[in-house]
Amino acid sequence: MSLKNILSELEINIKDYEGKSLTVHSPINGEKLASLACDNKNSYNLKIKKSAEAFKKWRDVPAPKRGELIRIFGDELRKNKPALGKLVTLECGKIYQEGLGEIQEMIDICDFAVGLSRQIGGLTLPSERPNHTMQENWLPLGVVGVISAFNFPAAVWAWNLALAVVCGDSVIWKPSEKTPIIAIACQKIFERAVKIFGDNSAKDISQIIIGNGAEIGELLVNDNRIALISATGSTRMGRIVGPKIADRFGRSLLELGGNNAVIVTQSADLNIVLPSILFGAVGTAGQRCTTTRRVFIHEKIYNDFYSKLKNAYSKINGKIGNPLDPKTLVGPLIDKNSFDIMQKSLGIAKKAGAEITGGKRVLEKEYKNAYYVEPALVKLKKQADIVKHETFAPILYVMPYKNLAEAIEMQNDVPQGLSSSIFTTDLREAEIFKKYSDCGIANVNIGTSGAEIGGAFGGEKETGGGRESGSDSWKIYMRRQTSTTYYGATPPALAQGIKFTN
Ligand code: UN1
Repeated sequence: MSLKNILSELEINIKDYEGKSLTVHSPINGEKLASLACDNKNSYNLKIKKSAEAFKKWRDVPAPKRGELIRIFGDELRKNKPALGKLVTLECGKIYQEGLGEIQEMIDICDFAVGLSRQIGGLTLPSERPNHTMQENWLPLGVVGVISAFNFPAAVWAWNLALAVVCGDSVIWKPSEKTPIIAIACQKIFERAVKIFGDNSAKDISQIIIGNGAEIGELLVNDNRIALISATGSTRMGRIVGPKIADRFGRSLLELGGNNAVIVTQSADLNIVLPSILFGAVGTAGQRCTTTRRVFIHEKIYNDFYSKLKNAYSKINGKIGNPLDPKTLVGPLIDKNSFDIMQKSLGIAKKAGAEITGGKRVLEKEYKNAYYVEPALVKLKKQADIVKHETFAPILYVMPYKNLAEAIEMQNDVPQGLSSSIFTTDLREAEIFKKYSDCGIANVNIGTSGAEIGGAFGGEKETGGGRESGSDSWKIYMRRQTSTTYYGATPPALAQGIKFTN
């Protein structure tokens, strides 16, 4: 399946983005997919100017009408789901099933946003003064900058775009330099939806910026014209970006590293646990921010469970390969750098006394320029320092625990706070876990990854505190205004009973 075929299936031409400054490779075999032109300071400025102008028109379009554009966009995504899914697979290496899942996640958020477009509502609050009404209004915010990562090269943008657009904002997207082609395709499909929508007020409300390296990101982050930056990536990136946005009193939505754990209690139903851990730990080749990275198993079932897990991993090893092949469950890592970091982490774990199964490079002969690995199981007696770092690769640290309080304490004893799960058939254990897990996501009897769009997605501590996608996450894309109106005929009373008459 070549890029050319996929683009022709999508009826998309990327010639207008071609150039010499950014070469894109497929992680499947390292082959060159395209050469693109990067934005420079001038083109960047022009795009931000256009975005600010687009916002001024778009904010005046009634929200349900804005929803109509997202409905059309969702329809276009539905029509193009197979080809877009393939493009995700070709450019970021996740298996085709997950490529399709990514596009479905975009469709789902569109549906959510269409409904939201008729529900964006504020409060009416009681005023302490007679003949006054007090309300909260939610108003469009401005230009929203989206910085996304390679592992969800389209869906994370869509979470932001769909909500921002129904909220009346304009969006400027800087995709990962590793996955710009899917971004161009999504942008073009959005432009197609704008055309069908037929109203000129939607012109330029979505644009993309192609950049190689940190410069363009810096421009976005420091730009006062951008009201909100929604950034997904590493904690290292967040540490640079967050303070800069705060310094200009901009708004930020940070979705950073995770170090997600599963607790397997003695009462757990093992038929449920094993497939959930497998999908969580080796799915997307361990490259989700929600990937399961740690498992705590009750000491009484530890040895037995570990051998079952090892057995399941050995079966997975036969399913590593080309992510377009329907039999494959584990595709490649994104690049050599990612492979090197994985090997380094395994080296450190070994020094800390771990017993390691897997983790080696495979299919080296067939794919000289691509990095396929056996997912690694790392058996440890307790949580060593290396376990507290997020390595964006399929490494699962497996550790025993004595009692639930200790397990939850170990689970929380990492800098990150995105996702967590417990497997139990004991109601008390489940409720105690939900109460004390310090993560943004706390699941019972399902794994750490694969959240639906309906809930707010995000995490605490070094994960950055942002919430996006469902629930009331839309509020960050709007500004809140309190408005008190007096409708009496005599001079109005002052709040707090202050008398001010002469
Ligand atoms: C990410 O890995 O950046 O919950 C997002 C999940 C997906 C989103 C992951 N719905 O795994």
